[in-house]
Amino acid sequence: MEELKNIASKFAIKGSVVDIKPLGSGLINDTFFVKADSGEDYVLQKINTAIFKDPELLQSNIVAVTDHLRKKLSGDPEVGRKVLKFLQVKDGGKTWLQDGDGGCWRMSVYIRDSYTHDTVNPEYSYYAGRAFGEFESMLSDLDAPLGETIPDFHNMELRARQLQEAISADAAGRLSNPEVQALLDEMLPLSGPMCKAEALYNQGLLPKRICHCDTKVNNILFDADGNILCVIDLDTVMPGFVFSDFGDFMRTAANNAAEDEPDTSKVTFNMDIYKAFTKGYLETATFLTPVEIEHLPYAALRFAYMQAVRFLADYINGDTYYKIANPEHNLVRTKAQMALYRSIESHYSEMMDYLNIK
Ligand code: GN1
Ligand code: MG
Repeated sequence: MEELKNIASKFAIKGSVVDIKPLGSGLINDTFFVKADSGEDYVLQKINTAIFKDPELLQSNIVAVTDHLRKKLSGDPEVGRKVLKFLQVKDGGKTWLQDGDGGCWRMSVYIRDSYTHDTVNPEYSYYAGRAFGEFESMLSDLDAPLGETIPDFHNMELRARQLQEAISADAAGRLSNPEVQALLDEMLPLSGPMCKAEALYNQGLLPKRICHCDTKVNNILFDADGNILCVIDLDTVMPGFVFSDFGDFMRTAANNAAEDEPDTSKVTFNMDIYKAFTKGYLETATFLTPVEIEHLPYAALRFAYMQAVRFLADYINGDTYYKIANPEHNLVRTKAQMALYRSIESHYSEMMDYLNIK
């Protein structure tokens, strides 16, 4: 606590720190809520530099994105709650600092009366669809080129290769587990079809746009009435396919169970959430090409599958990437994501029909 206070007070906060406690449920960075005696609260984050290896690039992307969004929303009286504001360190213009042990930290203003949710109803989902369409629209004329904070982050070909590498190394001796074998039997043959976005891109049929690339539902701040305030967790905002934002929202919000539900019979795809989000998204993402629109159901499949591949590779590697709560956590997560994949598949033609009506 003293150490955290010490780090927080190196940023240009108003007043002094009175309390710090853990915040949120992210799987990558460590996040804290910071209370100051000035009445303004803050979010302090330790950046996971094993994953985000270049904090300078990371923060310069985030500052470019948030400055751009702030300009776009300049007439809006709520702009302070709709765009994250990162603080500079007191002795320089940077928005991050390194502690004595090499740990990297950043700090942003806490948005008052905001809520995150792990589940949403169709009404909130419709607002979320509109918000992501607007988010992508607003970023479409960002001049500053954004770097890839994690190169090839949502490249399915790479994720498939990483799974193959994990299998070849078998670093944790987990391949002999029959549950792992059963998952691999199901998953490996799907890798070709799930790389369709890369194939379309290579043929010049699919554009890359600036996307959020981590639109899990708990990365959105809502107000008390379910309106979207803003999108948080901007580490992965970079050029990608719109399938990333659509697909990851479906993967998390349209799953009737948690991402790591052990009882896979509870894992089913929620068509009402799909319809509501799609309606909102198509209303604001007016830039979408027909190829992008007709592949939105594929995007939902792709992200359940890609996440299963990432969780399984991490399990086989011995849990080196995601935070885990128990030794089988990544295996349980993989099974839940594949159950979701199957459920999405069973709704696939209904999902396509809904697009045709639009
Ligand atoms: C990670 O940071 P968090 O928990 O919002 C991950 C996402 C995964 C997600 C799975 C940088 O997101 O890509 O989809 O976990 N972020 C990174 O829950 O790998
Ligand atoms: Mg998060």
